[in-house]
Amino acid sequence: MKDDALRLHGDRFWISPYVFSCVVALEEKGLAYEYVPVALDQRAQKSADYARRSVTGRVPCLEHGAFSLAESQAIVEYLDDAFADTARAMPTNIQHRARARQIMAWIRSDLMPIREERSTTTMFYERAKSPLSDKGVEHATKLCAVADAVISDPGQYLFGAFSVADADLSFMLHRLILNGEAVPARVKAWAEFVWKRPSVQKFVAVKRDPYVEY
Ligand SMILES: N[C@@H](CCC(=O)N[C@@H](CS)C(=O)NCC(=O)O)C(=O)O
Repeated sequence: MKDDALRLHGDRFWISPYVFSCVVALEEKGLAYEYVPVALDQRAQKSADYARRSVTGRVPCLEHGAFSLAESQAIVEYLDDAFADTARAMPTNIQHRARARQIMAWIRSDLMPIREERSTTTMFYERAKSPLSDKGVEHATKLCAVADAVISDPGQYLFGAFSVADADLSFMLHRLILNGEAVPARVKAWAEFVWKRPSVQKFVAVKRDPYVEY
């Protein structure tokens, strides 16, 4: 491999929200990279080679020459640091960047009922068959309230220029939108505005292999 080549190891069905963030960052930055599909359904992430490379044995994992790094948020921020002369994946303003990190960390650590009941397979393969549970509704309401609080205009990104925080929040809202759940009009309009971004569509519209349950 060329010394400074970029390779993103991501799930082979393109359903990981964490891989999504990294694809968006790479696309926004206009960096050439190879997507290396990892067969999680065949436990390929457990191979000795992948475990050594990623340290934690999860996707995504970015290879940059001899260096490799897992954890989506670490990858996004590494790309901004390592390729400082390309478009930013995170906001440049310190307080905006801090708020973007808050939103991204919250999306990664809360809202479990939505992640379980409206898994990403229901976004890209078969839609959910059962209604949200009470807990699911409670968390959907919380998600929409937080989104409403941070969106200033449904036709504008959260921090002026687009950032991966926009993509991540829109992705979480699309678990509801694509499954026909009620989302306030203003929040839905914003999420759909972000969804059109070419870097987001690069992941959303990819041609996927038939899904195999794992
Ligand atoms: N906090 C991690 C989460 C990564 C993660 O949960 N990846 C899942 C796929 S969505 C995975 O690798 N699962 C396989 C495993 O843990 O063995 C990140 O942000 O990258």
